[in-house]
Amino acid sequence: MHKNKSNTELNSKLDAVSIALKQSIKNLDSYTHVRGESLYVDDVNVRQGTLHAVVFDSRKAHGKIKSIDYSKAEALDGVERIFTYKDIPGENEIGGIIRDEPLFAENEVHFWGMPIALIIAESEFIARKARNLIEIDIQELPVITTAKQAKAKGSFINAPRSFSLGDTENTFKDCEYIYEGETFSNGQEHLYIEAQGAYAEPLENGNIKITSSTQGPTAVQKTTANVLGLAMHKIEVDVTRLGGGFGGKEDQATPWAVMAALATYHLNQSVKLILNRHDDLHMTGKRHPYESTYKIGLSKDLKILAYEAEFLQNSGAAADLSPAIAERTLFHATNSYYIPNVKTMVLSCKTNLPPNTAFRGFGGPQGMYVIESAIAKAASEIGVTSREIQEINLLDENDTFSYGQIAKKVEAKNTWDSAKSLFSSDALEHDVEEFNKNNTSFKKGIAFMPICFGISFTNTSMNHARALVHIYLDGSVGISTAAVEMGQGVNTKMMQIAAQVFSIPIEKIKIETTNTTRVANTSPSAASSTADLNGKATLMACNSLLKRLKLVASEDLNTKPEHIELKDEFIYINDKKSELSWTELISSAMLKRVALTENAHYATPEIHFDKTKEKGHPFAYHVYGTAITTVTLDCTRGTYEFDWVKIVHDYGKSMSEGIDLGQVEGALAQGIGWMTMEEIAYNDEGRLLSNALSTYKIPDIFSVPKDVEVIPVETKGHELAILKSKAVGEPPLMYGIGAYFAIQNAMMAFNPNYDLKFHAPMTPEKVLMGLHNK
Ligand code: LUZ
Ligand code: MOS
Repeated sequence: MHKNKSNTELNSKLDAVSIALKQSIKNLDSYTHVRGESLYVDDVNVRQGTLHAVVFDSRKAHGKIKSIDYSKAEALDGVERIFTYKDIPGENEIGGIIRDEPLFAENEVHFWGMPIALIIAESEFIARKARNLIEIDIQELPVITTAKQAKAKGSFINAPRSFSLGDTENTFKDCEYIYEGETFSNGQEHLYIEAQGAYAEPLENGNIKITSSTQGPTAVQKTTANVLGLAMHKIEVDVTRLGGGFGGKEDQATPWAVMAALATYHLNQSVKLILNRHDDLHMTGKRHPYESTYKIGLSKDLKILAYEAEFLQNSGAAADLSPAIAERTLFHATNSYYIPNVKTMVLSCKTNLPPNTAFRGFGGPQGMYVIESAIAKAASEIGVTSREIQEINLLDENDTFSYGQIAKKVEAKNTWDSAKSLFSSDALEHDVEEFNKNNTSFKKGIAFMPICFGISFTNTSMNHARALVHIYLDGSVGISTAAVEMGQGVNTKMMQIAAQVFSIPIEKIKIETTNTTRVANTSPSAASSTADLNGKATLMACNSLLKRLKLVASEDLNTKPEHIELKDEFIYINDKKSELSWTELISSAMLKRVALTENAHYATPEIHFDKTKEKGHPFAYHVYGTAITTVTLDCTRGTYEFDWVKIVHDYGKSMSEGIDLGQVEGALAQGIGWMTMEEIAYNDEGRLLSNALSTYKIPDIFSVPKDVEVIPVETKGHELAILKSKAVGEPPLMYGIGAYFAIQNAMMAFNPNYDLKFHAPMTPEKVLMGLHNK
C-alpha cells in the first residue's frame, strides 16, 4: 500500500524533510519467514510422549457452579487427566496489578470463556472430544455487558482516577461556545496470526522449562512460580518469537503457560497447549470498549479553553491491565492540543466480559477519539471545519500537559505544517469540495489527524531492561536481551546497534531467544519502548566491551587507547588502518584473559510520576505526526474507500527506515480497522457473537487505503530514543482515527441534516442509515 514519493513537484520540497529509506535494512527475520523456517511455539521440537491440553471453559457469563461431572470425559480412551483449581499446589491467582483473577473458576464463573479445567490427552483431538463430554450445571446470575450498566450498579475494578489542570468550572463561564456529548468506541480483537500457546517440559530436580508465545517472559515465570508454589528460579521461560502480539500477549499469554506447566508439574511429562482460533477468540480479552462523555468550551476565536471528559472503561470480569490502560487514557485525553483547563476522570467498570487487556495504544486511542469527537461536534455547530479548530490549538514548546509534564521538543506544529505544505492540503480540500459539488451519489470527505503519544511505561518502575553480550573467541557475537521479537523488527535493531559499535557485519551477530535464565526480571515488550530500553542496554554493554578491546589493541599496537578506532573489522590508529583485524584482536584479548562478556542495565532517566498528586514527568519523550485522510463514499450503498492517507511522521532519526515504515503502515491499517469495520459483538448473555473471521472483519488488501505516503519530519531526534530513533510501535495507530472523521465529513456533504454520531466503528451499515435519516 506504500508508494514511494517520486514526483518532481514533491522532490523540490524535500529539502524540508529527510528522504526516506537511507538505511533500508530489511527485517532480518523476513528471510526465515518467507522460507517458512521461523520457529514459533508450535514448531518447537516436542519430546516423545508429549501430551496435549485443551481448556474446558464456561459457556455462561455469570453464575454459580452447582455441579460438574467429569466422569465421561475421564473415561474416554486417550484422556490422561483433568486438572481443576483443586490441583493447584500454590495459589489459584494470576492477577498482575490487582489480585482478582483465578486461573481456574472455583465456585463461580464471571465470563463466557472463563477457564474451569484443563483436559490432558494423547492428542488435541481426543482432548476436544472429551471436552464435549463434561457435564456442568451453572445457576445463572445477572450479566453485565456494558460499562454503563456496571456504573449504574456500582460495579468497579478499583477507585476512579482523575487528572486536572487549571479550573474548568470557572473557565466555562467565559466560553463563547460550549458543547457536550457522548461517544462510544468499541473493542478490538488482536487477531495475532499465531494464537496463544505454550509448551512446558520437565527438567531435572522438578524444574520446568516453558516455551511461551508471550510478550512478558517474566510475567509468565512469576505467575507460574506463584501458582505452582515454586521459587522463580525453578521456572525457565523461553521465547523464540511471536506471530504478532499487539498487546494481546502482554498479560494474556500467561494463563496458558501456567496451565501447561501445572500439567507438567503433576505428570512429569511435556505438555503442549495451543489455543485454536475459536477458543482464542472467545476466551481472551480485547481492546477496551469505552463509553464517554465530554464537555468542550471554546473562545470566539476557536481556542479550546476548557475540556472535561468522563471515560467509562469496560474492563471485563477482572482487572488484568485495565488500571494502567485507564491511566493512559487520561494521559492522552487532550491528544496533541494545549488546553489550559482540563478535568478528566476514568472509571474501570467491572462487567461479565473476558478481562479486556493491552492493545496497541493502551487506552490512548480511546482518549484521543473523544477529544477529536468533541472538536468535530464544535466545528459542525460553529460552522467551521475541524481542521480550523485543530490547527490553532496545537501543542507548543513549554506547554503543560494536564499531568504536569512540560512539553519539550514538540513537533506538533512542525508535522502539521509540513503535512500541509508537502501535500498541498489547501488544494486537496479544494478538490474534495469540487468533487462534492459535481457528484450526487458519491461524496468525498477529508480529515486531519494529529497525534501525540507519550513514550515510556506509565508505571515508572517498569522502564528498565538488560542486555547480555558475549563475544565468542572467533569474533562472532551473541546477544540476549529482554526484547521479544513479535514481527516489529526489534532483533534487527539490536543487531544494528552491535554492528555499529563493533563495526562488524550483521552476519557476525546473533540475537538469542528471549530467556529468563539469561536476562531476568524483565518488563514485557510493550509500550513502544522495547527497542529504546533494550537497545540502550545493548549499546551500554557493547560500549563497555569496546572500551576493553581498545585497551587491548593499544597494547598490541603500541599506542594509546584514544587513538584506536574499530572500522570494518580492522583496527585503525588515528584513522590509519593497521594489520590487526577484529578476529585477531579478540584472540589477543582471550590470551590476555580479558572478559569478552558484558551485562548492562538501562533505566530511563528523568521520568517520575506522583499518583497522589497525579502530576509528574512520566514520559521520556513524545512522538508526533499528522495524517490527512480522504475517503470516497458510495452514498447508495453506504460503502466507502479510502483514497489515500498522507502522513508526516516524527521518527526522530530512524535507524531502520524500512522497518519503521512497516510499523507506520501496519498501525495505520489497524487503526482504520478499529474505527471503521472491526465490530466486536456480545449478546446480552455475554456470549461473543463475532467469534470467527466470517463475522469479524479486519482490513484486508482491498480495504486499506489505496495509497499511503509517509514522509519523515525533519527533526533532531531525542537523546532518550535509541540512537535518536524514536519509538514507532503504537503512535501511528492513532492516524486511523482520521478515517472515522473523514467518513463523517463525507456524510455531511451528502446529507446536510445528518447529525454527527460518535459511535465507532463507522461500519457501512451505520453509514447507510445515517445518510438516509432525516
Ligand atoms: N503496558 C504497560 C503498556 O504495562 N504500561 C504501559 O504504559 C503501556 N503502554 C503502552 C502499551 N503497553
Ligand atoms: Mo502493548 S499495548 O503490549 O505495547
